[in-house]
Amino acid sequence: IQSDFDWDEYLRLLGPEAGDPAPAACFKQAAEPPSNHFQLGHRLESRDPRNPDNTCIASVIDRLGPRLRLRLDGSDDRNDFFRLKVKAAGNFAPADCFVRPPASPAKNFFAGGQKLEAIDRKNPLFVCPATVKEVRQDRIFVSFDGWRGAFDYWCRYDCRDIFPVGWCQRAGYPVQPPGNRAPQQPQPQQRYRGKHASGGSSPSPNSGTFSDKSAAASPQLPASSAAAPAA
Ligand code: MLY
Repeated sequence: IQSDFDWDEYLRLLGPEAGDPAPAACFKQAAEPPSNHFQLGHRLESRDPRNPDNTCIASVIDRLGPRLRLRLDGSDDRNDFFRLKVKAAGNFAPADCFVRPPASPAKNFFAGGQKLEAIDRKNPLFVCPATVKEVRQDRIFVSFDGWRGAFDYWCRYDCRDIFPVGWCQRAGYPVQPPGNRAPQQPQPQQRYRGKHASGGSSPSPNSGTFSDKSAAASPQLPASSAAAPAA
């Protein structure tokens, strides 16, 4: 997980044709990212992502910014999943760890071309720069900048997997740099190379605080485990 992505730099590189960031009012996200008071080892109740009718006991095994990595008790790391905040308060994590979900926007305010941050549902550890490619009724098509389309998805405008530009960094959660392949990318010589690219320095060290073990395990997550809306 990389943590040196810089939106200002990226938008400057994309130039004036790139869409503007989608306004915060488009999103079902708190104006100010909530602080995360969960501790590692805290237990709580959560819906089983593979079996949404079941509520299970899960433990917090990692945290980064507002997100939790949860493991169902009695399960192994292949079933880990992520939540922004969890719905039901259990007996173990103190009740004040749980945050009320923010209000939904009144309707779909998104417009095509707007920029946003989105969770890669196939690799739910990653939050990435993305573009609204299409808007249809209550849904938007989220397309990941610099990737061929395999990770793109439709979601509702009030989906909790999408965030305003800059939100995740303010929340203490790193945004990944775009891939190198998209048509909306600038010319190859102008590709986004990271904040410190002009200095010619070596890539900055990974500095996320989700452990390496978590990062290694994340590609094994089934897409469905990350698709359920948080909170
Ligand atoms: N190793 C994977 C990771 C892809 C991640 C794409 N996201 C960030 C949009 C791959 O190259 O397929």
